[in-house]
Amino acid sequence: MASQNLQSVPAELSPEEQEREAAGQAYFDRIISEDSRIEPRDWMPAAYRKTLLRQISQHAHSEIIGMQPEANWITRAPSLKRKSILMAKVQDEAGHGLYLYSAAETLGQSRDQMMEDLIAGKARYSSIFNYPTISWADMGAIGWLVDGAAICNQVPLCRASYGPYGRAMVRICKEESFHQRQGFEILLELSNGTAAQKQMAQDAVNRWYAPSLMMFGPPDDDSPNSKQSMAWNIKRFSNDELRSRFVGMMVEQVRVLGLTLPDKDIRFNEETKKWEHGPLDWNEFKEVLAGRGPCNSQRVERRREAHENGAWVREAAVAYARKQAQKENAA
Ligand code: BYC
Repeated sequence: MASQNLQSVPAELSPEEQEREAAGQAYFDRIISEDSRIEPRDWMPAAYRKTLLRQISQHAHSEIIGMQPEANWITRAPSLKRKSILMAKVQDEAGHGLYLYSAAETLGQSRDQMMEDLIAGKARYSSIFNYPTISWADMGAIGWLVDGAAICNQVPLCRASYGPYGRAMVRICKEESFHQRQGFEILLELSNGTAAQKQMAQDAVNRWYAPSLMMFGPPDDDSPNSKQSMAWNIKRFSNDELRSRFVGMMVEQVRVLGLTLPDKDIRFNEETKKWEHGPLDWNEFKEVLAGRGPCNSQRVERRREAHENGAWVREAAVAYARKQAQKENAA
């Protein structure tokens, strides 16, 4: 579907520039209508570039900030096996952030700028990472619910119309499914353990359930970006559609865990063929997005510290690259 018509070409351009813009727009519209891919050097509307940068940079920041709640438990993992699994998972999240920052850079934004915005508290990242991790069972709940929600949201993004984003998503989704299984397995083991362990698992599920449903974004009626992002084949499904699918998946899996979801209103609507859930506290969501969630300031502060402590690594890498370039020039 054409998103911007030819009338949107600014009139102050020279006739040649106008012609180039019109040809670019026609190419873009064809690619989108054929459900094909836009690549970094292709012409694209400024608003398409802007929305991709908005979503991809937020997504990258989510991966990087998302390392903190779990990294918090690496030293307290209950066994060497659990510690090494958790370390590998947290490292995977760092890798996801790097693929996504690279994808965002292809749109013309520098990584330094994105990082500056993040540590200045100006950039968004997923609301979910502003909640605290207070027990080992939270590692299970994050893997099962948070990575589960991430997969549900990200599998359709593998078909996003912007090539570098869609391709990054393919690898990320593969790793996320492993993450989800490890979370499920932590909860299963706790659920089959002592009564206190089972209670710990249930408590973690109770706390992470609603925030994980909010990961999908505001309800469709309150989602200003969805319509255009779907017209551009960036998003394939609406926030509510994906949330409903996720609830349907979790309802089945929670039975295998021997636990319950803290929502008595979950039901399958035979008419709409969709899963429905109880009301969510959208005021809480807005508070978290406004920077007033339980851990917002701590998360940004930790990131700022890590960035500053890592300055010597960046300086060393730049010095090394400069030396290598000098050697190559001299050869
Ligand atoms: N949190 O019009 P809407 C992971 C914002 S990390 C914060 O529906 P859109 C993991 C939204 O940005 C993977 N903000 O927007 C890592 C917009 O604000 P702006 C995380 C949210 O873009 C470590 C406004 O609300 N996944 O898995 O059409 C350990 C209106 O929303 C949220 C991603 O990042 C939220 N939950 O749709 C473990 C997915 N929801 O930008 C696991 C990529 C909405 O206008 N992103 N907002 O200021 C997306 O798929 C879409 O951007 C969203 C929102 C579905 C989130």
